[in-house]
Amino acid sequence: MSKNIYFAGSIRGGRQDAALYQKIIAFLQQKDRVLTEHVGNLSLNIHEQGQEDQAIYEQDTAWLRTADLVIAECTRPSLGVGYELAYAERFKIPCHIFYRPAETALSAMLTGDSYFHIHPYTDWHDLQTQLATIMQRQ
Ligand code: 6IA
Repeated sequence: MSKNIYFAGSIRGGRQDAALYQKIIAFLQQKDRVLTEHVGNLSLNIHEQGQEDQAIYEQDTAWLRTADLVIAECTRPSLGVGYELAYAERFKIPCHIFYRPAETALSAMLTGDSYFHIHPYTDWHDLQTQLATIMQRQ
């Protein structure tokens, strides 16, 4: 049965990896439903004053509560993603965190919390292989 996946990636923390988020989302969508497709939207303007921040918060936390699984790409540090991970832990939703160790030192608040499944990876091929394993298992 297909799952609801909450994909988390940096928005106001910086969009340098946005194209990668888009690839991850497309990969996950082959089998499952991704609640947060907008995170991979390459034309997202982070300075835009569109939807109210309160509405974004309400929608994202509501989606998180219904998610079967959280997948977060954390190479680009983001306060929002850190918040989402703690929120998901509170609701006992399994969390898988991916990052490229050559480019970032992940926060001790993530690596030090044994609740999180931490997945270092090197490149897209490695990431894809690890994602496929998680998708089969959950
Ligand atoms: O602190 P950040 O902005 O980097 O936080 C990113 C995380 O918060 C993502 O995983 C999203 O799930 C969530 N998030 C942050 N901003 C938004 C948003 N609109 N819409 C939906 N989820 C969001 C922001 C649009 C605005 C910049 C024009």
